Amino acid sequence: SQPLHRDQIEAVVSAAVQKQPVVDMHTHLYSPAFGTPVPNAAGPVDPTGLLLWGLDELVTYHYLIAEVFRVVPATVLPYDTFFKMSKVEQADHIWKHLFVERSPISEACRGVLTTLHKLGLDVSDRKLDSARKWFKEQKPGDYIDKVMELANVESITMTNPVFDDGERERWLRGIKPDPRFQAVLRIDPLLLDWPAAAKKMASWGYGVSEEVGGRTIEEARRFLRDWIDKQNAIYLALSLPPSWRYPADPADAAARAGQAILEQVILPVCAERGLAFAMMIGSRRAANPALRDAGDMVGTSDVDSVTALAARFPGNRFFVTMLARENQHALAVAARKFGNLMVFGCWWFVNNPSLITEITKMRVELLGTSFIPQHSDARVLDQLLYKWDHSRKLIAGVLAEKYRDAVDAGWKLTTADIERDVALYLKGNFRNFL
Ligand code: RAT
Ligand code: ZN
Repeated sequence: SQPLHRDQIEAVVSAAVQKQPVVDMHTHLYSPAFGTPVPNAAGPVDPTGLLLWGLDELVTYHYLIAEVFRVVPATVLPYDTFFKMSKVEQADHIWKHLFVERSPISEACRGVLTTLHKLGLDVSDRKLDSARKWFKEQKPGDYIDKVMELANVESITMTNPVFDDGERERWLRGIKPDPRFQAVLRIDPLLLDWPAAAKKMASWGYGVSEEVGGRTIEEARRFLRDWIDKQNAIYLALSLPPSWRYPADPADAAARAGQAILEQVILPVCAERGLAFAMMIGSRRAANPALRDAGDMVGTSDVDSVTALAARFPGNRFFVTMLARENQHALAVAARKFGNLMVFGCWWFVNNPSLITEITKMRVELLGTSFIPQHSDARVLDQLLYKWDHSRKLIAGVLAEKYRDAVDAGWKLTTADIERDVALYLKGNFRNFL
């Protein structure tokens, strides 16, 4: 194929990024088999169902709950009063205060607009009624096809917290997810609160005790193997607070137990099964517990702990993302030193346009094509539409600039080259690292 002229690059990159189906490596989405609490045309809803989708879920996303409490503070509407309201009432409250009485220009507000726009729904009258009616007429099964096609997402990676009862029971009942949805065994309490995890595991028939050693290690490994098999998990994952250190502070008994579980249970089982381990580092949970999911904070974490782990366990592979902007540069440099470290995504509070551009540019400069630029973290199915739309445009913008620089230096670049690289970014780097 013909080498591209520098003026053609932007259009070619943008087309390639739009056209490339995404494998989304981290979401909180589920296939319909997990039940949905959203009223719809397919019949009865399951209030404990895990698949969130539709207008009221979009508008009550926890990012928007945090934002509405800034303009209607808890002194005016107490947290409990808000959370006791129905989904529809909560959505109406958020819509009124963040979309009608002021302009929806935050990234989370804009996300709702992009999503509705992509679905062809018009809310320019600033009313939700007709959109709400449209969503009620959808059937989740068909709707998933529509969203995945419109978002051009080919595979959705779930987050499956095994210590969560609603989730666990569904797997025990023998649920089989739609093959487009892949499971990830999420195990936060195992490392962060071993005594509580051990108590639960013991009640489920595993011979573990608070003391990490001998039989406890064997039984905890058996627990992980059983759940990897039950979920057919493609990797294991957890999130960690900014205070997490490896090696742990010897004076901190809880952290020492976590380290023992990591070194003697989690990583050996990952290695034995050939599975990667994902660490999402930097979320300080419940800075404002009354805000529930919306109450978590960001904190600067310790990249040296990540490099120490990657060095100590060369036979394991680690996916790592960090929440603080301040950590992004050192993390990208760390990935230059360790091939078993795969940097991924612009997570949560750095999943904003200005920061996605900054972080992606820096990662290309330090890591070339060898990282995973983004995951959606969607909690509501429809969010795939906006998260990927916004990210695709930003990633394409960064890549176009970098390709132009190469062409300016005399490199002959073809459309096929660009398509190959884009396939790595949106799919191949993740799949190959698995
Ligand atoms: O982005 C989010 O919605 C967060 O609440 C978390 O789910 C975070 O992404 C996580 O996976 O811990
Ligand atoms: Zn997440």
